[in-house]
Amino acid sequence: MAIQTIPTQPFAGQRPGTSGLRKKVTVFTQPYYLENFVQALLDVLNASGADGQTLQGETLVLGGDGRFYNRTAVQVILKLAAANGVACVLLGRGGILSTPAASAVIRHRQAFGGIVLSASHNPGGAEGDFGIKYNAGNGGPANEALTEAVYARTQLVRELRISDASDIDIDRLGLQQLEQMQVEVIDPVADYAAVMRKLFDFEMLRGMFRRGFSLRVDAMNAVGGPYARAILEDELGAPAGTVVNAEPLEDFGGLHPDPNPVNADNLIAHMQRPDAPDFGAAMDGDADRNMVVGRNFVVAPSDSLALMTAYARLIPGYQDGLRGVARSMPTSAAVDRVAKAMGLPCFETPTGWKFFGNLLDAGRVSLCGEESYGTGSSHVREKDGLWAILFWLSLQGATGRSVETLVREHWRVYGRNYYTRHDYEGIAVDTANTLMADLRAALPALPGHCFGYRRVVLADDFSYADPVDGSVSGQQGIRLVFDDGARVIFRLSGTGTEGATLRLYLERYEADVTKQDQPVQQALTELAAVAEQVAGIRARTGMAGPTVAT
Ligand code: VG1
Ligand code: CO
Repeated sequence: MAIQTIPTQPFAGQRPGTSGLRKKVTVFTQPYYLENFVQALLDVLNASGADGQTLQGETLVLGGDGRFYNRTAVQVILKLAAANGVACVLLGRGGILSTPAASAVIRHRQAFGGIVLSASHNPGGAEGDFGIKYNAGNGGPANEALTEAVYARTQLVRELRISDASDIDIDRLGLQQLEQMQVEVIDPVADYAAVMRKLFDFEMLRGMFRRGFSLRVDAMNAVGGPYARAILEDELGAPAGTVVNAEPLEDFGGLHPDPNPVNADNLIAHMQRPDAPDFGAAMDGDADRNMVVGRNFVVAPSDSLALMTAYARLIPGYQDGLRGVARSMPTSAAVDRVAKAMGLPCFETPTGWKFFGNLLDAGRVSLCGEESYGTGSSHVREKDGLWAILFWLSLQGATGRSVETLVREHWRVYGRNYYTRHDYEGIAVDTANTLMADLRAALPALPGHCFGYRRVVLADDFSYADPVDGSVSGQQGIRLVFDDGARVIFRLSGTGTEGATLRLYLERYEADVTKQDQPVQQALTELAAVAEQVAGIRARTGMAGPTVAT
């Protein structure tokens, strides 16, 4: 074995997006594409920051969602790490770690940071997507300053330092040696399960299953399967088969592992049957997203966050109350109403979990959520699919109420925020950029303008000043806020790998209980028409409507 220095050339476009660098597998498998990015990351981590810290002698955590190229990439990264001064890598067995589990391991083992291989909800397989992201020592996604530094470094990287040692056995638990570096293959579930045990009343949950409570969790052939099985079936006694599609497959069995009613249609169909289980849930590729479903009743993620906030004290891990809550800007304001009623601070951040990190670290918030089927808390620094499932399970156990009853009761008390997201996928990049630029240019004239009975009270491009470190992130989405609280928001996705995706977010508030039962799309038709009038999406894209509406 020897450490080699290999010349390389920079690749254009290795800029991490909302959640790491995501590209087609065909892009990632080009010679040195992955190597370059990882070398750039290690260079940045080694270029001692203000505190003089480098990777030398440190421990990194490594694992991924098991998609195609995961196993190969793990070996490459180990060899780069060994040649760049890392002392120890904690690797999930088989190269597996869900995103929340990686966060839990980093925190529990006090690692320097971790590398997570995932393109999350994006399709997998040889024709699908691959992704890589770096999480810092707090267990959370690297902040923008770091990802920008890595991107800058990818444009300069000319040399790879890599070991030529043979592959290690990633399926064998325990210690192995790679050059001067130790590789410890760990059980991917253990640290994570320990965190869950501390937060939830496992005895009560066991009792629920003993008394026949029925649950269906669709792991969508992705990484959440082993976690859900170990905790729900093996530990809490849910019947075998509670978790379906539980084996992580390299191509997710052809499923699009995005837990929304469109992609998790099989779960929705099950929950509509006369013999539907009491509770249903699905997770995404890396198990950080969740969709929760009652009998014939889907919970909107924004509502989920609001209910979790309202009921948090029923969960042992939050029985002393919450410090505050945070939601991404496009997420509905349902949680704001609860926070206000409870006297809790409520923060509005840009899209992407990395923006919650500082608030969580500073102890200013305890729960966070995004409209994109993501909820989480201070227990890790990522959103967490199985945690959300356990939370909702506990709410049903503690209150004896069904999912639908819980949500309807919530609407009765707080009102309902009708909410939808329309995705226009695969738009030409130029068309999307022009649309956003034109909207930006139109903003100053909008305040005071009326659309029907609604008057625009705020029209801006959302900019966020982090209350903890003062860093400012601009151009985070164009929002139109109306005098009745309704909102229309436009932004471009930062996770796609093909063309551009325009996301249109629509929200309006309904306090009247007799009007809280409309189909969501119908309830928001008027606002969709306003968005169309302002942005001309159809004329510009030639699309008759969104590709996905959830
Ligand atoms: C999307 C979601 C965002 C989420 C991000 C990563 O980003 O909108 O809320 O944080 O995915 O989630 P974008 O830029 O495409 O809108 V995951 O589960 O894909 O890591
Ligand atoms: Co995800």
